[in-house]
Amino acid sequence: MKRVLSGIQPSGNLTLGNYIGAMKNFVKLQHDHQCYFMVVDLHAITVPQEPAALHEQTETVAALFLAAGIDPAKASVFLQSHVSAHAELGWLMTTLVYMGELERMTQFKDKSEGKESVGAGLFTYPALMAADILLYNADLVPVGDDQKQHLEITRDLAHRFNKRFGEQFIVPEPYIPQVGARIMSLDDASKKMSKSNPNPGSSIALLDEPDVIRKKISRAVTDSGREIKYDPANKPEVSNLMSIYSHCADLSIAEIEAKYDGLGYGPFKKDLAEAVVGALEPLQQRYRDIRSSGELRTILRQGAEQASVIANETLRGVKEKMGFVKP
Ligand code: AQP
Repeated sequence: MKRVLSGIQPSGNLTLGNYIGAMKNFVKLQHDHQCYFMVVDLHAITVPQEPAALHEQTETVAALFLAAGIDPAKASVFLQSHVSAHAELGWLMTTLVYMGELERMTQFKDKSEGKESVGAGLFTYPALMAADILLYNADLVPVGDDQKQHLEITRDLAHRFNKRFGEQFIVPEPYIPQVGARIMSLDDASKKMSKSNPNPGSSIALLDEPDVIRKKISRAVTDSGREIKYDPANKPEVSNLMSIYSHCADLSIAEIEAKYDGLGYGPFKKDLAEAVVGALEPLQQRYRDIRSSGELRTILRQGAEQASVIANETLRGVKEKMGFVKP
């Protein structure tokens, strides 16, 4: 059975972008793949996090994984910091990656832009991400389009290690949705929807109340025309809303274009809001049930135990090949 690994940072309130770009595929892949899904808390601290907020946000993201439909009987769900092999292989990968490769990363450029002091961890982030994936010898990595560049580095590092030290790693492939690989901000379609954007109106959070969702969609920026047409180059705002609609209502882009032919933005936005509310309501109910059940810690502990078996075995192989003395 092919292996799948992916993670999400507890760096804010998860958005529809995270759901459509990544989590929906987590749920899909768990049925016929051996899956490892983790909350990447070690990645989240590459930008400053307030400890109490990090703690709460980490549990929220883990509960949202389950609420979205990940079944702990089918997939291992765990916290990155509970499997220490991530930090250890992360360091080994840091010694293999080149400065020039890291300097090209757009995420580093975006997140460090205009900041006076930037932690070195933000720069070396792709080395830790490579470790995350390679520890499990994952064949597939379900991610949104923004993570493609980091995945390329992972592939390069897998090749580099195998060539220098002997065959160890599978070279992983990205698994990216055809529609919705990059959901854009509601207030600016040139930027991706992001959980750490300080403007709450820029994104729809998975735990937003129905009325908040309605308000955010009614205020979402559109062009001055009225045609519902999928044309990302000339109508990026409407095309983005159509991608969201397509996922939440399970309609193709062509079906949406036909449904709103000649109707204008008003009815489209109204129906879109109800489609999003309808798609998120069951997830929100399951989230509340999971939080009140008290089962989360047990599920995460079991997930970490399962993950550690594979991760420690890989780490042992890597260290042996690199020449470290066995304890
Ligand atoms: N706008 C998006 N459209 C589609 N997919 C997206 N993802 C993120 N934003 C979008 C996918 O969600 C997963 C989680 O990513 P992450 O938490 O590791 O960090 P990120 O990619 O940097 O996502 P955010 O929401 O923008 O987080 P912050 O604001 O903390 O940086 C990934 O698979 C990502 O592709």
